Amino acid sequence: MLRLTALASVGLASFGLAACGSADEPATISQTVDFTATEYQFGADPTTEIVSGTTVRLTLTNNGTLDHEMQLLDANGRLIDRIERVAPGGSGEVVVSFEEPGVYQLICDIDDHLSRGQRSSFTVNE
Ligand SMILES: [Cu+2]
Repeated sequence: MLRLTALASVGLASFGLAACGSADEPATISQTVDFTATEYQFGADPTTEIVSGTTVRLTLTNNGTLDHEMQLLDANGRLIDRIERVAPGGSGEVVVSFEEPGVYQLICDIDDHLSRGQRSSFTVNE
């Protein structure tokens, strides 16, 4: 299981987001989190931290030899967003606003990848 470790000092991250921009403006992207896909797993920097109330660009680079995708699910298994099928050597991205703290899941549902164990999870902190 991928674990995006909680670190200290998270209080200020959501403050700046709420303070700026009109309702029509897209939310400020506070960070980019890079994931990799291979057969049959996801990888990421284990020191990455995501805090609730922030908008994050998620990228997926396919370092494998088969197509992969990355579906983002909430703790109840509901699909939040996804990076569509990426060919070997390719990459994709999606921008997600994490409103709620909690555990989020990543799965690849192409062919039998999920049953082969291509899933992971990470925690969004308060
Ligand atoms: Cu896959």
